[in-house]
Amino acid sequence: MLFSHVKLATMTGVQPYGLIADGAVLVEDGRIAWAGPRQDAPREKTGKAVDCGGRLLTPGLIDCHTHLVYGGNRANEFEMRLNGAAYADIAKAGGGILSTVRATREAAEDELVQSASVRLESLLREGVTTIEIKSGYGLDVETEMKMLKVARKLGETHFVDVVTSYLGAHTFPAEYRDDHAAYVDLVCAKALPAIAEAKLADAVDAFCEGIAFSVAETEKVFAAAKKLGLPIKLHAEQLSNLGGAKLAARYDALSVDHIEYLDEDGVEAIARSRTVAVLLPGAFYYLKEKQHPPVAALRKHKVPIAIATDLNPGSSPVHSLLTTMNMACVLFGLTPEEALRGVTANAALALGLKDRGRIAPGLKADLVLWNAERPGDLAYPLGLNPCAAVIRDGAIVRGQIG
Ligand code: DI6
Ligand code: FE
Repeated sequence: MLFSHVKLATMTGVQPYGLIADGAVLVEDGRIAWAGPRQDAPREKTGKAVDCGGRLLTPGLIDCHTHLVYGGNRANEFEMRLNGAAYADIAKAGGGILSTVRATREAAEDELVQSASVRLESLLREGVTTIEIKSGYGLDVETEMKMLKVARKLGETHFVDVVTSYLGAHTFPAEYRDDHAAYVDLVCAKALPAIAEAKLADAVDAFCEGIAFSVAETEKVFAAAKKLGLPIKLHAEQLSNLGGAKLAARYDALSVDHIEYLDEDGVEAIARSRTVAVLLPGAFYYLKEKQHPPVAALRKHKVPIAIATDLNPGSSPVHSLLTTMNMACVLFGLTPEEALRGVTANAALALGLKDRGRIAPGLKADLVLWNAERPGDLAYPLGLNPCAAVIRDGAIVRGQIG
């Protein structure tokens, strides 16, 4: 199949967006066989050409950081915060992450599939073709495995590739409130090996923060992950600068996420590894944070920047990657080009996926056709969904082209 007469944002090369004004993409066996200017399209294939009417074609979008699977709902806490309660006080009173832990432990696997499917559908409508989903609302071995199974199941029942991360080190469960060392031990010696054995996690994540895991505790989790051959990621420098990102860089992390409080020293550390900086403007917005991530330093040191929804019931109930792109531009000063790169090429890097995120020969044919003329149109509006069609592994799985 030749997708012809498209404005191509290939996200390759040095041109902004890797733009090809009048392009075509040849897809064979689910892969991109050729992409380039329309007049150079391989002649023998043009018989099966689909005219896309000059519209924009981009790589499938990748949401590289979500907590999509969880039980219950925290709308009550949103309301409490707007009535003056602080996020930390709600957490101390047994709310916050721990209230979602209770609800997730109680929920049956099918219920979790059901509620997560609705949220997933919101993302897919806007052209998401790959999503990362974390555990971290079970904390005990059984519920963490249940969450990861639900995540895997979503990948089997929807037109999306699901990548999973085990986030046992999200917070300390109530039953280990007074024995943090024992919980870290459970994560490293019991949960991680069981999850690795069942092949339920593609990576291991942790929340390194004053209110969560210390740098020393985080390092124990990383060491255990490394022993099992699993790559790592880290929620780092969200509310303070503990040096978590530096530790993550030493372990050659796939990504460090949030990083509002990261300083230039920390940026230099991650610039020396393959680590991607993942910005999460949804959490910044909902928590009304003031500290901006070090975008200028990231650019200066050429650290790849990705952006993601951080979809979760507490700090980022954001179900739109397009909205997140807009927030990254308006709140963090990213350019629309950086925003699109952040949900395509760089989001793929943040997940360690080399086969997607750009339009180039040999890569997976995950593509989105937009009712838009320019790639800059994607980050510009709020609440408009210009997605016309989604192509996954070379097949149209949503919308239509004609
Ligand atoms: N950082 C966050 O912003 C979320 N998790 C994390 O490690 C918060 C999750 C929640 O409030 O449920
Ligand atoms: Fe998160």
